[in-house]
Amino acid sequence: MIKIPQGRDKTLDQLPAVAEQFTASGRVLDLREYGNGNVNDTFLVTVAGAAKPHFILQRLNLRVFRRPELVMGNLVTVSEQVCRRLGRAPLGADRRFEVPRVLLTREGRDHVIDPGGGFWRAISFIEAAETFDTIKDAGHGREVGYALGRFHTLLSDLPPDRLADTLPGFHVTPGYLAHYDEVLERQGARRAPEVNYGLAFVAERRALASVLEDARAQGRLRPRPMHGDPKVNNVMLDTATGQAVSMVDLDTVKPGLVHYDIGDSLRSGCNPRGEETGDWEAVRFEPELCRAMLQGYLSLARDFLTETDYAYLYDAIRLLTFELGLRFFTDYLAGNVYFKARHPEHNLARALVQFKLTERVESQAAVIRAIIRDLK
Ligand code: GN1
Ligand code: MG
Repeated sequence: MIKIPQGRDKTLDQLPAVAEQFTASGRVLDLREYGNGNVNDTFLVTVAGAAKPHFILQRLNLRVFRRPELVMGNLVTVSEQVCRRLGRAPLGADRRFEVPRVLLTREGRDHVIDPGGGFWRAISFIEAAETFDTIKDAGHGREVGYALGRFHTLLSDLPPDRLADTLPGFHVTPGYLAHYDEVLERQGARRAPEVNYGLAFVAERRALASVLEDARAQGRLRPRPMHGDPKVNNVMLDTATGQAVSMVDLDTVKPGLVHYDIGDSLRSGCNPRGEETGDWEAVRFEPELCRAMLQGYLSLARDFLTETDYAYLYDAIRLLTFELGLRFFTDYLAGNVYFKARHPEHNLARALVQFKLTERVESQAAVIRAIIRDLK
């Protein structure tokens, strides 16, 4: 008998039955929570007697992904594109790279709806690989950068309009700011010192919010396929060699700016304490990790970045860090309706980490710009 993880959550009662539908034999040996996503619920399933012993089962958060069928369509488009490109130009014997594939049920469907309306889908598991929440050293940083560069390169000839817009407004910072204003108006201000710090922090940076959207509107930056959520723990590294072998969590793949990805990847990777640290005042942005990650990224992406693209890289790092802080802060003020929170102040704590990180980016602007210039 399979033990259901998180026994208190009644909505997970269907989990074993759902998992079985994605197996040929129906024999699920083990089911366990996997990773620590802030939006979907993710499980690792172990199957008896199958050629592939594991797969990933996920319940999509339908408050965030309102058109799950479009998410599934994008997943198929991306994995087919990656297979086609790697089939045409294999990476060579010393590298593997793959992305998760959509798995079907015994009836040939790409998802299962449980009696409570939950939307479940399965994807392949990348074997013999692991993820980390933070970057250990420069070598790891280069591999994380390489993974994003590889991902962008593999999608570089996919017309962005082949991907559905599954999350309208995702990474459009002025939209998050407008939402923040609405929430504040509804909730009124609060008095805790951390909240006041956040309010002042946002107030001082309102003008920054539109830097990438303005460039996009002026035609200086153009939409391309993007990952959308390239944080450190979405890069899988080979357990034996430490080489990056996959970018996972493809639900946010859609047309966007590669700057969103580059900024998000660096804000995640250059924060050695990680985004969940409780010690927000000690958060720092590590320029040497920034150099390593960009080296890895540019070893592949140098060719498709334009002069103008380079000109906005620093802004992207600063903006995406600020944006995530703003998103967490707004969600805290709104009562934790978007990001899963383990306690009522969790999203406030996460926001403070990103705000502090933004300050560290700003105070090291000259150093970061010099690194970008060196590596160009
Ligand atoms: C969310 O669910 P997860 O952890 O993969 C969020 C990202 C944030 C990230 C911060 C769809 O990703 O944008 O950067 O949390 N995903 C969505 O940890 O909003
Ligand atoms: Mg994600």
